[in-house]
Amino acid sequence: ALSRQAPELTACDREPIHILGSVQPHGFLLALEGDDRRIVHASANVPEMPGQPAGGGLGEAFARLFPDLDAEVGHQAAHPEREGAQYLRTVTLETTDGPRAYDLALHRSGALTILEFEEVSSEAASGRSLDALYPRLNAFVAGLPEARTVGELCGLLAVDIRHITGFDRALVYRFDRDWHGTVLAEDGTGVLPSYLDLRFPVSDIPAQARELYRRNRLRIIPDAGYAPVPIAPGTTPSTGEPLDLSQSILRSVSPVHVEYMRNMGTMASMSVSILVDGALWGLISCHNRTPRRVPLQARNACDFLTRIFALQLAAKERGAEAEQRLALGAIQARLLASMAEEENFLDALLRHPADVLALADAAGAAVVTRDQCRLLGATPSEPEVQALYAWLAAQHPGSDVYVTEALSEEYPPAAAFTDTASGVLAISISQKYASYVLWFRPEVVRTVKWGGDPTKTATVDPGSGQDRLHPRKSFEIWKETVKARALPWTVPVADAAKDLRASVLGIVLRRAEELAALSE
Ligand code: BLA
Repeated sequence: ALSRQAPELTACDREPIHILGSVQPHGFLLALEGDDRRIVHASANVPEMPGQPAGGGLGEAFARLFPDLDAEVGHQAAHPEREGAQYLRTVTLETTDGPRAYDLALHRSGALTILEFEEVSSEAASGRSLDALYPRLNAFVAGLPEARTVGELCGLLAVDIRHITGFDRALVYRFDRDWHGTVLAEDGTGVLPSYLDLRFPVSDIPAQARELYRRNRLRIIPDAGYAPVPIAPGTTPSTGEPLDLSQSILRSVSPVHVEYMRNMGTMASMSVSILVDGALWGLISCHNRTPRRVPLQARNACDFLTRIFALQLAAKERGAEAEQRLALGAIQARLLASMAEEENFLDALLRHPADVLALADAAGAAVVTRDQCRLLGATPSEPEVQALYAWLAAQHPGSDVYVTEALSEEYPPAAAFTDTASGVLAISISQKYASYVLWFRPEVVRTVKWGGDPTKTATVDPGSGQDRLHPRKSFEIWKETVKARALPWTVPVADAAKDLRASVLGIVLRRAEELAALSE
């Protein structure tokens, strides 16, 4: 299954989603060039306005079509406050169908100025004031310090984002080191199924999309049933390049993803990037069963909330790491004290199995020397551990620490015991003879607590070939991807193991010195 997946994934990663050349139909786009702000691109849905040239005014000066807006647009284009689309104001255009209100936003794309006119929906017009949102934002910020864990923090965010946007479901998910994702928190009305704890593979949000989401924090798809509106012409005449829509609000999204949404039974989405120290930490993903627009003010409020959340998150994660180091330090101190008392320090380790396992957050451990092999917790069988020991001693002689989260990739016989030892952390505790303390972690799939079997629910469209594009199918693909892999050993854990090694060597050395002193 994995080898079939590979070409599809690279195709996904290669789709140039920032230059697809179309917008979603809930607004229209113009691109301006030069000091006279000539219209060099227009989406095919510029409304007809009495007395105006048709075709979006391509080739005309912007001032000719929009005399009232030209000065402001010219000023903003010359002095953009920041990267990314910036709201200018709400404008009413006299179209042949009557007056229409639009939220006008501007951003720069290379040498071009991009203007996006987003239709103001009637729903939006009713609840748009920031004042109305203020008490909510205020309560959110006030509540943040009370969250004790990252999970609780994410829970607060999910509740508020869902409330502000009115979506059926809001998820907060985090990427792991390999860009697989886990849903950490969720708030919903029950209209859509729960995806809490759902894991999904790196391929569901391909690399270029993640990079784009790092640079542009928010995106909306008000109606997954939309027909993309092409932007003319396909390339900018002066450069011959396609229009870069990276910072666009109306950008038409990848058709693959639209298919994914339909398969999920969701007709509208919004997602907001969660950035920590400039890197993409995770996403908020909101869905509605039916099409849904989110007013600009509400989107801005979500972006604001998410940035405050991210600051708090960074602090909480640093705190959690410090706490973990402290806890590991305490375990280490206990082990050290008993090793110092015991005649044979290995016996001391074996007498405190819970501490030994906790030191590396492992499910099993072994102490192996030339003449003994002792097992703690969930481990491979003794002969399997002996064979692994022989391989380690031969493959990595003299190395102090050995770490892997996919042992069978380096040591094929380990394929027989991935359920106990997909991950191995080993420290060598003697410089003379091969002696190790080994910690084991099971295959990550076996550590996942899943409430109910996600594969049991029928996927939409079975057999169409598109059923791959479904989060429930994603879970199976994720399971394939993480087969025979354990959760990665974190830096604090590896450090604790190294510290233990140093202590053991110190004790051994001191004992040797004591012995030498006695025999003098
Ligand atoms: C984009 N995929 C996305 C987005 C999400 C997901 C949230 C951001 C766009 C949005 O806000 O709707 C995925 N959403 C999920 C997942 C869950 C969820 C996993 O709620 C689970 C709970 N997608 C695939 C495959 C491809 C793919 C196989 O599954 C490869 C061709 C592509 N996903 C894909 C692309 C985008 C995307 C190209 C970018 C869409 C865009 O911005 O143009």
